[in-house]
Amino acid sequence: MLDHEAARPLGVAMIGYAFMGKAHSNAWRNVASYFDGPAFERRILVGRDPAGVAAAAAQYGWTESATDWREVIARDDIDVVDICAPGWLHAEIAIAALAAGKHVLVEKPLANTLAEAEAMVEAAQAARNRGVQSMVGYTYRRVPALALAKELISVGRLGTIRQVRASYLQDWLADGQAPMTWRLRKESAGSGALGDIASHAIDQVQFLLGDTVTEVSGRLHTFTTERPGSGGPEPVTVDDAAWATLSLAGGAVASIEVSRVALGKKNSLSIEVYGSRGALHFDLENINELQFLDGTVPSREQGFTRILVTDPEHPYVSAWWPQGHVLGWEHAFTHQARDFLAAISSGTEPSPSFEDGLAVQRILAAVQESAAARGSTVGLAQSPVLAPITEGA
Ligand code: SOE
Repeated sequence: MLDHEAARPLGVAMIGYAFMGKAHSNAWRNVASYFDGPAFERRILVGRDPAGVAAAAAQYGWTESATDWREVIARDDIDVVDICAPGWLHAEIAIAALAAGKHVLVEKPLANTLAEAEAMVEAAQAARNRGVQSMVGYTYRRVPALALAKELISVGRLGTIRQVRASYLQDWLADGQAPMTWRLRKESAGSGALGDIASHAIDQVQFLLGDTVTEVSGRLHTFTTERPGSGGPEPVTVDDAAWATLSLAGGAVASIEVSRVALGKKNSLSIEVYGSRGALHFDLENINELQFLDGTVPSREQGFTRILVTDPEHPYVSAWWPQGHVLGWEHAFTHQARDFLAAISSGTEPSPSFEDGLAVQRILAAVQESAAARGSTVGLAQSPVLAPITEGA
């Protein structure tokens, strides 16, 4: 960066203004009020509908609005592109933005297909060599309770991890008359609950354990096979629910269960980790709490302790309020924006990287392959399609 450019605030463009665009806009609006970091400006919001995106830009605090993302990523005053568009657009926009020298944050899952994800990693690696950073938005890594869980596991407080039970249960599609959306079509979403929310559970398993999945067996199921569309009933071409058993390199075994029709569960990402010296449990519907069991105390005294993760020494919390003043679902997005800006400013690789996103994509593809073969076990290393690309291959 030339000296005269050093002082110029980073120009941020965001593509998409639906649910994730709203959550990311809130994070971009707040991050500088709570965290130090490089100066930036919320320059332009991009969407397909001119009136809709103009209204959203005004409401969410973006200086301009536009409908052509290609024009926006070509602008010299844009340095960062935040992609909150539907999954089928992730690869095209991210690859073009990286080639244009823009730092890219893209929502999860990285892509709709393995091929798209691999192309995105290739683009990210080429861009990284030019000092251009990229990150995928597995935001729950930045929930303080899950960041604390990761710390406890990594310093050995749970000992050797044996079992993980991760579920992500929602019920926004429990009503069979809930209308078709892009999330219910394979061509626009890639998959259903599998890519949408099992991606979060799978990323959490690998993130919390610092380990990698080696074998998968899975099952997919669609309970409601058609829904009301704009022109009458339309077939649902993705899964409502997914199950998987994952073997990890370090010896742990994880069970994954996700559903968007689990009546009564609103947004319950629940993670249980059982080790040789301790255990923990987290539920997103109680986002500030971490249940922790220290297995080294005498068994007559053992029990799960409720840690209210709101103390200043807990991850991210010192930027906000005194202990006991709980945070919300949206705060993790502010933490994500802070960490992305910090990585850009220091020229370091943000985490999770596109490679981390591809690792999740491979496991999703393995679940689909296993489900198509009636749950047979799929080894990621043995699979010509799923095997990780080794350096120099
Ligand atoms: C819908 O299932 C959804 O909005 C997901 O797409 C998000 O990733 C999750 O955080 C909340 O639920």
